[in-house]
Amino acid sequence: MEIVFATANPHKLEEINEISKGSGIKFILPPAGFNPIENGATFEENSLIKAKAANKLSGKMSLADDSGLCVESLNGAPGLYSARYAGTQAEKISKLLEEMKDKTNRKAKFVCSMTLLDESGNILCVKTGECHGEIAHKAAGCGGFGYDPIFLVEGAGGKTMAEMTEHEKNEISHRGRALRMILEFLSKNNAL
Ligand code: ITT
Repeated sequence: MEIVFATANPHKLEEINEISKGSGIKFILPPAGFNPIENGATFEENSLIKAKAANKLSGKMSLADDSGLCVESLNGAPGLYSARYAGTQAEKISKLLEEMKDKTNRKAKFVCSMTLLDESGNILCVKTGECHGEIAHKAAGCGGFGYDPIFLVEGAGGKTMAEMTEHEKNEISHRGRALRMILEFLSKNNAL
């Protein structure tokens, strides 16, 4: 079974196909022209906007992921704006480390909201997964993507998300948690 995955981020697609391995689902990119305006007020709203855009273009069952990094002492920033926080990913990381320079509370979490639509664009399921941790003082590791090199995963013995194997990250990540709930929904509803 194929489901359109409403993203322009190849790292996300790679992760969700890995997480769902063995489920019988293959997630594919949306057709050309996928360029939704992410102007929702929450991760859930943005995931609905993206899922609708992919469904409209493809006429197929569509799943979207809107995610980000929320830092407690920055009042939840970069949050919804994680992808637009600065220019390159290296610049985003430098900006965040600079803003965190004098902070003692370094608690943070990754959040991922997913919305699944049927072929006609009706909402089937909305799920949110979180992964808790802290912002490191410096970047470490080269796995994953985005802010992974500066996110110390709670209970991982000081490892950043970028120092984990693909499998380790998918077991505990916000995306892994949200997607497993979506897969459970599909399985319970005999859609698989
Ligand atoms: P699409 O909107 O096309 O899916 P995007 O990368 O712009 O791709 P978002 O709007 O959901 O996606 O922004 C999410 C940003 O949050 C992403 O660009 C990263 O900077 C960060 N992020 C999300 N998940 C992450 C993860 O697993 N590891 C590290 N950073 C992550």
